[in-house]
Amino acid sequence: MPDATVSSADAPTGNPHLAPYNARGLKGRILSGVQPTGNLHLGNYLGAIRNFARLQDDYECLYCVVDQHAITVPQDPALLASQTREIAAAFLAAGVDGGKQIIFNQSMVPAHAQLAWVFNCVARMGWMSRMTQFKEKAGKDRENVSLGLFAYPALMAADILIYKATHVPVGEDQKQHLELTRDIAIKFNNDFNAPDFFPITEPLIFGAATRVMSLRDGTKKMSKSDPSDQSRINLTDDADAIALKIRRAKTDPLPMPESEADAEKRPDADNLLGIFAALADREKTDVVSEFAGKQFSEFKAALTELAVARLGPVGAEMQRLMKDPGHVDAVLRDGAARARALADPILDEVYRTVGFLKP
Ligand code: AQP
Repeated sequence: MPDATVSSADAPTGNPHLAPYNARGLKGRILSGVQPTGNLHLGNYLGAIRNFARLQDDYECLYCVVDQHAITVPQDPALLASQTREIAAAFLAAGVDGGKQIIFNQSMVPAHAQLAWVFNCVARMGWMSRMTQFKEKAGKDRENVSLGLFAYPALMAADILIYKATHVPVGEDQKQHLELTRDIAIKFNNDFNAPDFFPITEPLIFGAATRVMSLRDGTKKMSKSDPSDQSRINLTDDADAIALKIRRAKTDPLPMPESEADAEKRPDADNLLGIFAALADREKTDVVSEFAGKQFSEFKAALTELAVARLGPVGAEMQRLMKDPGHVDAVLRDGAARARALADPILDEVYRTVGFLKP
């Protein structure tokens, strides 16, 4: 894991929860978010959410349910609310301490959207046009997608920089958006002659499965929006569903790969091996050796047992929390109040820097 480059990320606040991180001997401040777009899956878990809990002893952490990102594509309002609670429940179920760290939903902290407008005016059209996720999501329908879908990476930059976050744990797919965040920070600091105002945020991408692929196609990312439920393991899937999906997961007719180099040429096998290594917290090379030359059926049985053991408790805790929406809402409200206390003074500084008059 990269070491923190601690810069000017301290927000002045009297709230003991929000005391500047470096005064508490921490490595930096983390912001990361997940969209409440349904079907939270193994990729979201291994690429992001599981790491959230693992980082909380070393960093001051803000974990956000990014509901404003979700509406860049149409959402059913009633479903959006319940999915927002579901993501918050997943953070808690994965072990994030909502009392110590900040769990909240984005729309409860207006400073995100306020800073995003400033960043819309800093980011260049050329930069935004190069975002591969926009190209993939818009596809051939570019004229018809929302302006929000195009501008979403500027809001993501605002989510991070409104807290002057130094680190962002994400899956591999978000790397390009993180680079854009850094470009926006550098351009803002230069344009307004405010050296070091925003930190140059580092991605934290680690683990054996930073890009989990679809169970139906090892060349395609596992995704919430994939129409095939068989393509992903949802965090709320029960043991039978997990077993069935792994049994049906696409493989090739050969026995298990003999080496990592062999695995890399076989995307479906490589994906399953990466998932196994990540769930077992082992090196992939180790897992490849253990199953080299064996039948996929044997490997899949072991993978099923492991996945059920690791994901079962998380799914069960999520289901328990979902039955107590009052508790989840209280965590989100409390987190949002603490997040606002951090964000508002930074927005004030931005507004002063840009030249906006105060009310
Ligand atoms: N397949 C993946 N492997 C590893 N990490 C992944 N992440 C997403 N998919 C994978 C990481 O999960 C975090 C939350 O992602 P998100 O909800 O903000 O949106 P996304 O990246 O667009 O995820 P999806 O599942 O593909 O959603 P849809 O289908 O709605 O677009 C991020 O840290 C992401 O890197």
